[in-house]
Amino acid sequence: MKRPNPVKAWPVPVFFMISLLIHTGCSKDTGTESEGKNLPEADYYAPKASVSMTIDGVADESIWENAEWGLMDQLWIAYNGEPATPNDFSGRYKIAWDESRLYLLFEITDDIYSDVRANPLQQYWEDDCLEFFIDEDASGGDHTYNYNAFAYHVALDCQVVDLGPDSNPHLYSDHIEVFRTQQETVSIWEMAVTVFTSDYDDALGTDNPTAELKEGKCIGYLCAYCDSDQTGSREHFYGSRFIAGPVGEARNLGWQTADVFGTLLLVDE
Ligand SMILES: [Ca+2]
Ligand SMILES: [Ca+2]
Ligand SMILES: [Ca+2]
Ligand SMILES: [Ca+2]
Repeated sequence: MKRPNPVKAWPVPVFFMISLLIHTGCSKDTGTESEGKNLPEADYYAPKASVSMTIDGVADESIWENAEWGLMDQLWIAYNGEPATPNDFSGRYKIAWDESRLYLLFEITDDIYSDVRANPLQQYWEDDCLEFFIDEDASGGDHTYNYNAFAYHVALDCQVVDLGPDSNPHLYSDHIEVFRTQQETVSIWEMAVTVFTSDYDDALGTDNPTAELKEGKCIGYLCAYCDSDQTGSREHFYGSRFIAGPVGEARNLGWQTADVFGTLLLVDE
């Protein structure tokens, strides 16, 4: 007697629900307890801001006390094969949200801040810059020259760059409001990110429709830093998520595929 295919034998609604969970990336198989809620598993739980945010590089909004630090401690690229010392680079981040935007706070230690190219579109990844990767619907998949996901490079002068569908770099500074402060080797970056969908059209700019931000929404993301000090190139590249393979180009996948992104869950405590 032929055994039924176990997948085909499942009721259609069950199969559909499991498929949905795989695609969204936020698994309900293993949740976490938070404030009495059993939340889907995610790499980061972003709390909701209940008061308006001031993007001034000063983390005095109460939501920044509620949000947890995430680490940017995964080494993706090292020019000399060695990890950076904590003084050379260390970084951490917090994420929050409201119905209008995502909010990010970065605390970066970098011994030498370097921006040797005045043109924001020229080798922008080889000057010091933050990278915030976002896949609004956590679909995963290729995003190299499309808007399935964005790889926002945020320079020291707060200009924002990513590749467009024409395979050329474009300025997207109107997607992210940024304010950066610095005291000695420590910089604080506060940001507000407008979240566009994969339907983004360059011709419409910020008139494009934005994603609906609400409790329970799962977003693909990575936080990363390109550290250039004295060579005029990216000496270290650190990110928020482990990527398999030897240190170097094998781990430099985030700019091409959202399959290596982590998951961010919007929560409302
Ligand atoms: Ca602030
Ligand atoms: Ca450094
Ligand atoms: Ca997507
Ligand atoms: Ca640097």
